[in-house]
Amino acid sequence: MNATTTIGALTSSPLIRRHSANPILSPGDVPYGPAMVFNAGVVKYNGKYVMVFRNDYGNAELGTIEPHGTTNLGLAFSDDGIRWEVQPAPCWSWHDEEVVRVYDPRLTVIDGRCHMCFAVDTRHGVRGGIAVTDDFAKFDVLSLSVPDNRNMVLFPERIGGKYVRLERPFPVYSRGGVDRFDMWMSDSPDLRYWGGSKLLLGVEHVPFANDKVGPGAPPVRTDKGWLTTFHAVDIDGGRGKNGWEASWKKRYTAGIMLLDLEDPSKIVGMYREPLLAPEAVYETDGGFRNDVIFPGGMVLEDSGEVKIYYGAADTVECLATADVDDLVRLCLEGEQA
Ligand code: BMA
Repeated sequence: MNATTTIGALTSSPLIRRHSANPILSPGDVPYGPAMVFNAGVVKYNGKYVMVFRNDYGNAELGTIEPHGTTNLGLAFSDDGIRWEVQPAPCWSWHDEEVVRVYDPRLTVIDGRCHMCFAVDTRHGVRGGIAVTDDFAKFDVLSLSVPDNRNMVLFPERIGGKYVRLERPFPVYSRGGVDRFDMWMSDSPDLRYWGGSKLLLGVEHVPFANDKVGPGAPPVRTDKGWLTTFHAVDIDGGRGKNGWEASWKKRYTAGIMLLDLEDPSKIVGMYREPLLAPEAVYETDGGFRNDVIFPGGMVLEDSGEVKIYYGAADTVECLATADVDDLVRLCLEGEQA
């Protein structure tokens, strides 16, 4: 598979259901005027669901976007993971001489404390950051990678005594100057110093990608392994205007795989088709960038229901649900296919 091989039509697994309340968060739900609210991190924390989401600004009718420096992160709480109480002001932004913005938060509770991974655009490249917060008002930054890296997610437990993260560096020089970005993992004794980096999943391993693959939501533990989503991107030179910009040739789908509990660098199984492909109108039409599904939150309920939160069309936040046993089976059957 390479960038010149087009992927064609893709559909979602029948085992996943889009929630009837979708989009569960839209710009109109947020009192301080963003034009897009998307790519949220979601966890259950202290008895509530917590969502940290990305706000971008612009004018949907005119199709204009405000400079990246205006991006900030919003905060919402929920009792059921479906209806959200949006807080009156953004909870975090970062904009100075060096940092342009922080965005695409992912939340993981480790040892009872809420950790947030985020992307950081800086004047010298894109960095991946990790912070910890106890109140969603103050974020202590524990580490920032060198450029270029982003889409970091943390596992909710230490594995073999170490913290583990998934990530997506984006090398350009060595890959012929085109997008060809894969999913990696690293470990750390303290969440500050990272090493032991290994390739986890290459674009060539995913039949529905020809451009890049990267982490989605932080993994959840099941008996059979760490269940985790990823985003998979295909590009088709024949696509043209598909959103606010003059041209948007990419499609983002969500995949699902299972990693070994003791050694998550081993893929136990992967579903060879998308778990979610853009099909609903809020995924395919009227957004800033249509045909984008970007998972960032995954909650495993005691009932066995899995809630998957995803940004749709870089404009709204959505929810889809599935049964955990079905998802595990999809991954394992995919491996035998
Ligand atoms: C990626 C990131 C995401 C975004 C996606 C689609 O590169 O910037 O934040 O959702 O592109 O535009």
